[in-house]
Formats: sequence, structure tokens, C-alpha cells
Amino acid sequence: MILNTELEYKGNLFPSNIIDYKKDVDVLHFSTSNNIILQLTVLRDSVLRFRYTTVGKFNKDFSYAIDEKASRGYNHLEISDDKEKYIITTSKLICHIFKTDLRKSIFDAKDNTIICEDELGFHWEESYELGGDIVKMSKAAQNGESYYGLGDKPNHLNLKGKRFENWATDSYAYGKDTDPIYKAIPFYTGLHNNKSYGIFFDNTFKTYFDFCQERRNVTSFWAQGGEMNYYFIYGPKMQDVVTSYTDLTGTPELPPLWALGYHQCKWSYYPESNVKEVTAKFRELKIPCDAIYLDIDYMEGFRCFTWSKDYFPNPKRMVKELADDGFKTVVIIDPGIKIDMDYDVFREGLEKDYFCKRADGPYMKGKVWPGECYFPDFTRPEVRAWWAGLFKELIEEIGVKGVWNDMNEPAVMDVPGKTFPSDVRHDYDGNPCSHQKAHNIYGMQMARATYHGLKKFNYPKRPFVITRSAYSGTQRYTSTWMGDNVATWEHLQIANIQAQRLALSGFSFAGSDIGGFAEQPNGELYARWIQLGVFHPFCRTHSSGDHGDQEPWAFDEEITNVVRKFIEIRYQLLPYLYTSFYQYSQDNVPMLKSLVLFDQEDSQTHYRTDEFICGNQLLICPINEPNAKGRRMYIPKGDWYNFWTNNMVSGGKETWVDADIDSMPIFIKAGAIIPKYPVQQYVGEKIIEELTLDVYYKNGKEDSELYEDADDGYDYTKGRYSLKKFNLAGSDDKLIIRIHKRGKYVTSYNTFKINLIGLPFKVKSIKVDNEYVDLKDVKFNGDNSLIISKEFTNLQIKG
Ligand code: MIG
Repeated sequence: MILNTELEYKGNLFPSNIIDYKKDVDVLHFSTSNNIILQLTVLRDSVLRFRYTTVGKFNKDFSYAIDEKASRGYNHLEISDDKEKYIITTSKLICHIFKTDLRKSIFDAKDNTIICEDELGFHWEESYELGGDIVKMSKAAQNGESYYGLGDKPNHLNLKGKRFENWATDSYAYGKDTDPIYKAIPFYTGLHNNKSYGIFFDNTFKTYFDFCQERRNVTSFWAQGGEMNYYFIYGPKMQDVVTSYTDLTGTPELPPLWALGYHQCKWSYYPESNVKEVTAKFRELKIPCDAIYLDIDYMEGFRCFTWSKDYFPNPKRMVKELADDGFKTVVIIDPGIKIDMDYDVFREGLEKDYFCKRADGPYMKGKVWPGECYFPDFTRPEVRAWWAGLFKELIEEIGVKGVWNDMNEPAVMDVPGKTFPSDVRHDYDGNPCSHQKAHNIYGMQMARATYHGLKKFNYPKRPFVITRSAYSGTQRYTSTWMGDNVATWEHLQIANIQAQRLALSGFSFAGSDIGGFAEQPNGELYARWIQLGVFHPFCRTHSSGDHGDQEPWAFDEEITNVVRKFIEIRYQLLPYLYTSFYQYSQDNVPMLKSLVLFDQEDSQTHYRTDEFICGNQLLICPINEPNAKGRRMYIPKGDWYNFWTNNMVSGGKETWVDADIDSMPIFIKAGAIIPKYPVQQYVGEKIIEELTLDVYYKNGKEDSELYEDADDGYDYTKGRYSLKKFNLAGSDDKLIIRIHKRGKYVTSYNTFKINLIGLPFKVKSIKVDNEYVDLKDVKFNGDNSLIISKEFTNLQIKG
């Protein structure tokens, strides 16, 4: 209770008039008569950063989210002022800052249209309870504006009309509107009048976003502490907003190709004989699978970095035998370290003083799976280095290939709030703070430390990590899953939205627990979920295991066959998926594209949720209902081929698509060249002797890419990769494909098998690199498929 009534009624405070302006190259400072400073940094022509302090000076600038490799630099910067305002102009943006109250308006520099303007703008409330400020920002919502992003929210793709909270939370069996859940990704994009911009509020405290819920014309965001510190990112294409945000917060290195294969998981496979039964069954039934997971029961009493002697007497031998059969072993590692003086990890952590403490000195003690635990302070560099070192035996000795970080919100059992109390102290890389500030990045720093351990001990192979909790930027270190979902049709739909939302929040390498974690799917639901899951960058079946089996053969034979068929499609598409991972990793392009991101100019896409583009050229739409024989879906503008029938449809409309249980709506963009491998039971099972290119004729032009390398290792960073850019150009009686090649990697195959799909003419002549060839020499088999050397640079097919 505040007794001073003056304080009590203070409420929101606002900046007053600007009395001082300073410019230091690309950093501008605007100071007001009530001691507020706005620091505006011009990072790029389209990226501005706004920071505010209410105490006349800034704290040290530090962020876990921003990637040190983020690009900077602009072509044009001009600052002027008039009576009312300062005017900052770059080649893309014009920003007005009003002299009376520090409010801002941002315009498109090309046509002067408004993109984003402050409503109340920056304001704050002093927080007497916690200290510091509750920092707030409000923006006027523009006509017809829509909002997207925010990471893992299990809600409609378009966020308009809703309020959200970012506070990483263990959310067993969450539902359609549960908020918050596991991740905190305070980034959104707005879209109005065909123009898209993004806002990244880089504040790790509990943050809130209100998209026209409280007031119809206002969007606002605020945090329970820290700085008002946000990045404004202009498109106007949403894809450019997302790639700029991803550039700012970073992308992962390429994963080993096997990580894009199919993964099988359950809580838990044990003992060893059970693991072997499961893996053997995959091979027996010829269902491709690359990874098998061990959940917490592999450990001795849930002590991280130990193995149960009863269940896994010789892990090294087992992991080797699994590896010989093509299975990579992935094990879970939680943050809670069991309090046990006979447990060396605990003793060492204690001796070195690596565990989190409460404000007054005691250790942060919390109950998780092992019983009472202490928790490493992953926000301290020495602790991360120690943690990374703990993986030596697991990875280098035993041969484990991937690590799964769970419970890192952090989750604590049987306490209010299900996490650390707010007074727990963290180092925050030399910026000591309470859990209120460190909570949302705790899981990220754990995954980061884990990643460094794997990178070190798995070298020269690539690391693979998966995390449950995340903050912006976590994608640099790890893949992720959506946590404990439920085996219901609604959750299949939620998984679809979450994967798209994460991709447009910079985090492409994500997937759901296929089939649902809690409760039991029937065969039909499982099959429909696999169909969706094979088009997600991370593809894993997982279940809580207390309600029956969830392996591809756990239902009936028809379902097993459907599941096999779709996993086989994924394995055939591996070069396509790998190429889109390359584009993500290299060019920040999201691997999944919601229709609104694919074609924002078509307002039909603004409220679509089910359809999405996987990579650049596959249009996917899952079946979300039982007993379906097909569904209606929206086909975006342009021409698309039905994957199953090769029939072409013209988009810009809703249409019915047949999809019995062994099918689903899949379309390929006209002009696409889709690379395919033969089906393998695991990555590397076969030497690829021929690469198939499915060429989808288009009357017009379309570009495609194919990226390949050694599938693992780092040779690709020394130029040993192969990037092929295909330009396709079709006309009524001609189809021309040109290839531009880059990189020194020599692929194992020498020939392409080209399938010509949708050709409107009968082939009369084929010219390779400007020489006519005998149709026999290129093995033209008359039904529009031909085998040709991979070295060609120009292929002309004439009717
Ligand atoms: O409190 O390790 O989300 O994937 O199987 C449950 C057991 C702990 C939650 C994870 C789930 C995992 C389970 N874990």
C-alpha cells in the first residue's frame, strides 16, 4: 500500500517537450525537459531502433537476442527539423519526432504513406513494488490492419483483437487459447494497405501485447520492467520484414541432413531391449527413420549425464549398434540437478558455486523429476562453459548425436507460478538481475550452452539440439518443439498454426509432437498428423507413453501404410527441404510461409490459417477433420499442379480437393523444379546415383534452387557445397532450363532424371548446351522423362 497519495495517483507518466538533440553518426539522442531520453539508432535504411530512459542515462546495452553478425548500414541518412518536429529520412523511411511530446510517426519514404504512428507513444508507470518502470508503448492501429507473429501462440494466425503475455510457462495439455505457453518471442508484424512492418520489443521481462483488444484502434505493448527498447523493421513486403528480423536475431547453421529425417520419440523407450524392438520394427516394416529418443528414464534416478545401469548397462555399445543400423540417438537433458553429494555433477556445481541463488543467499531449491534440485545459472559464461564440458562423455565417448533440453522455462513442480520465485538472482552475463528479467531467457541460455557442448564434442560433425523454451534469437542454437500438446483434431490445427507462426517469428526449425503428447490419437488422426508433420522442418512423433503406443504401426495396417507413404515422401523431398534450410540459414528466408506472407497483396490470404507454403514452391493444406474425403481450401494466385494427379488449377479461389486417408492436398507451383532423392531408410543408407528433377511446366518463368553438400560436417564452409540455380522459361512450344552452379562439392550422382510434367506439346527436339542431341542419347523415353548429365547448363526442349 502506498500511503503517499500523490504517488498513488501518479499513474501513467509521459515525456514532455524536447529540449536537446544530439547526433553521433547514426545514433540520435532526443532529451526532454522531464529527463527522458530517446535514443534512435539507424541500423539499416529499413531498421530503426528506439530506446528510452526515464532517468537521464542509459544502462549498459546488452541483449541475448541480437546476433553479433546482424547486418548494419544504410544508403541515406538525413536529419532536419521544422517548428513541430525532427525529420529523419533514410532511403526507405521517414520518421517524425514531435518536439512537444516525443511522439513518432513513420512513413514510407517512397510514397509518404503512414506505416506506423504512436498513439500515446512511450509512457510509463513507476513500479514501487519492483523498482524501475512498467514501460509502455501504444500505436494507432491503421485501417484494416492485421497482426502476425509472437512465436508459439496457440491461437488464430491473425492476432487482431487479442491480448497476449510473454512469460515462458510449462503448459501441459494447453489448449487453443492458452496464453502464455513455453516461449517468449516479442516480435510481431503489422500489415495494412499492402504494407508490412515489424516490431521487435527486445525486453526479456514479462511483456504484453494488445492488438486492438482493449481499444479498437490501438495496438500496445508493455513490460513489467527494463527498458522500452524496440526495433522497427520496414518491409513493405512481409517476407522482407521477417528476413530482417531473422537477420537481426540470427539463424542456425545447417543441421546434419539426418536431422531433417523422421524422428521417433516416446516418454520413455526403456530398457535397451525396448529401444531395439522399436528400431528393428522400423527397419522390418521399411518405414524410414533417422533418430530415436531417450526420455528421462534412461538416467539413474533422473540425474543428468548418468545412465540407468539396469535399463542401459552399456550405452556405448547400444548407441553404436543403433548407429550401425542408421539410428542417431538423442537424449533428454533437463536443467534441474539433483541435490545429492554422491553425484559428481551436483558436487562440482556446488563447489564452483554455479547454481542459482535467492536474493538473500540460499540456493534456489525446486522440485522436478529427480526430486529436490538446484539449477545452474546459465546466464553466467563460466557456467555455460562448464555445462558444455559436461557433454564430453555423452557425445565424444558414448556417441550420442543430439540433445533434447526440456523443462527449461524453467519449470518447477508444486509451487505457485510453476517456476522460480522472482527474487532469484542471475548473472545475466555481468548484468546481475532478478528472475523477472532472466526468466524468459533461461531456457535459451541452457540450449546455447548445450549447443556449444555438442558442437565441441561432436566436431567435425554438426550438433543437433532441441529445446522447449525459447526467447528471440534461440534459433541460432537449436531446433524446437511446441511442448505438451493433446491428441485431438483441434491440436492438429494448432500445430499447423504454431509451425507457421514460429517460422514467421524467425524460428523455422520447429515441429509438434506428431499424434499429440497427451491422450491417445486414433489411427486416422495419427495419419493425418503425420501428413502435416512431414512438411514441418522438424518431424518427430512423441507421446507421453501412458496411454498406449504411438509408433507408425500402432494402429492398423492401412494406417501403417499411409504413414510409410508420407514419411517416404519426406525422404524423397530431403534435397528440397535441405535447400530451404540453406535459404533460411543463409538468406534468413522462413522455411514455411503462411499464405499472407506468400502473397500479402491478396487480402483473401489475411485470415487464412490452414494452407501454407513449405519451402518456396509446395502448397500444403492438412486435413483437420475426421472422416474427410477431401476439403475446401484456398489456392493462392498463380498456377498450381496437383501433386497426385498433375492436373493444373488456377488460384485466387477456394476449391474442393479430394483427399482420402492416403492422400492430402499438396500442390506444386507451376514452373518449379523439385529435386528428389530415392527413398532411403535413413540418410546415407544409399549412395545417391541419380537425382530426380520434377519439372513442372509453366508458360512463363520460375526460378528454383538446389543446395547439396556432404550432409554433415563443415567442409561446406570452405566452399565444398553445390548450389544450382535453375531458371525455367516456358512458352507454347518450348521449355528452356538454365543452370548456374556454384561451389566445389562434387555430388555422388552423375545424372539427372528429369520428369517433364504438364508439357503442352509433344517433344520433337532436345538441345543440350546448344547442340542437338539424339533423343536416344539423352535416354528420352517418350513419356516425358529423360536422363541427362548433371553437367548441362542449358536444356532446350521443343515441340
Ligand atoms: O513433466 O521428460 O514436454 O516432451 O516427454 C514432463 C518427460 C516432462 C515434458 C516434455 C515432454 C517429455 C516429458 N517432459
